[in-house]
Amino acid sequence: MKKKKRILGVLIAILFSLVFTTGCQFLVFIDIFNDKTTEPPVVTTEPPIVTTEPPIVTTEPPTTTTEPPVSVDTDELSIHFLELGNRYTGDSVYIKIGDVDILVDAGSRKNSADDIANYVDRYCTDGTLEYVIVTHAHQDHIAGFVGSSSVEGIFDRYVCETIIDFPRTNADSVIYEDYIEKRDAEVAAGAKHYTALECYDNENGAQRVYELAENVTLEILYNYYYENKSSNENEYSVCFLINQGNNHYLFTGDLESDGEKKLIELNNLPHCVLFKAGHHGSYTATSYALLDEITPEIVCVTCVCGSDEYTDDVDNMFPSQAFCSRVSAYTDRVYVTSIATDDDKGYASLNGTIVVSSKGGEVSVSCSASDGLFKDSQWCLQHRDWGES
Ligand SMILES: [Ca+2]
Ligand SMILES: [Zn+2]
Repeated sequence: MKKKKRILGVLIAILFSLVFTTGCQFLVFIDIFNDKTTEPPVVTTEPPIVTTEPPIVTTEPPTTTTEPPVSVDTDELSIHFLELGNRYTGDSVYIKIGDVDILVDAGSRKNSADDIANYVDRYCTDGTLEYVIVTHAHQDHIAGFVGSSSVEGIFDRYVCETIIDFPRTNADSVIYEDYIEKRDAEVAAGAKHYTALECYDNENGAQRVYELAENVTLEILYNYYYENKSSNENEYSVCFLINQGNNHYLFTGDLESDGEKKLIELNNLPHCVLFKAGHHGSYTATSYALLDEITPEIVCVTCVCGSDEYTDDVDNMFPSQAFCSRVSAYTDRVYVTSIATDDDKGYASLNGTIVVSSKGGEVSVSCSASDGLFKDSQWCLQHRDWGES
């Protein structure tokens, strides 16, 4: 008994001396073991906090390395083929790159200006169109610039900085005279005005190539009919490229196959991601010669599909059978804005407004009504032989 008591006493003495010499550390030591099962979770939850911090650090270098390509240049180009709010085929294309707004043609009727402005104002917030391109003197391309007593025209609505239009015309129509009057008023108000020929020749302050953003340019092409007479007004169309690095987008207005042939001969045309279908998909444009040269990936047709506005021959209604036969050999990615209907409106959206946009060089298409391909539309299935591609 005495021996046990003595051993107990010694143990108590050792315990006390440990507490006094190591103090709290010893108690903590005891604690750690006592709470061994509850404390580790606390310890293991802390490292995660530490390991989430490195990701934040590692995401920072990418931000700095991607910075150059992100800067307005290749990332924000969008090209909008507008529906024009009526049953008449016409052209108006809105192009946006950063703060630069470009309007190409202004629709088929004076009141098209309302539809164009309602759309453009969603993107253009400064009331200024940096570039206005007017391809040729036909009503279905210039009516909206003029406007009427009840509808303000494009020139009256926007500050237009640089106007580029057709060097030649045979036109003597009232709408053409009105266009000239409104254009000249805009020039008197401070706009610069050049013909496409002045641009091509870099004359009188005009430029063949305009830099729109870093690595993105507007390039005026040479059309033989800038300087030579044609009995076909369409041949006078201003032709140009939007170049975005290796991506090229071609616009030829209503240029016909003869003009296309000369365009190929007199320019060095690149492979084009996008081609705005020549002359609304007419059988007289978008020739094999041009298609062979540019091998387009995406083709956008601005027309009221199946309308008898210009012909009763179903084969030749926009987009024509000949156009479909030729273009289908190159691509299925063909989009069409509107389609004729029997109701009061006389038209409905097919794809609707077609938006071709490019982010980081990646080009995509999205449309206001449907993203479906034209070849899969009911109308095409009924009225066109699409062919094999
Ligand atoms: Ca602007
Ligand atoms: Zn036209």
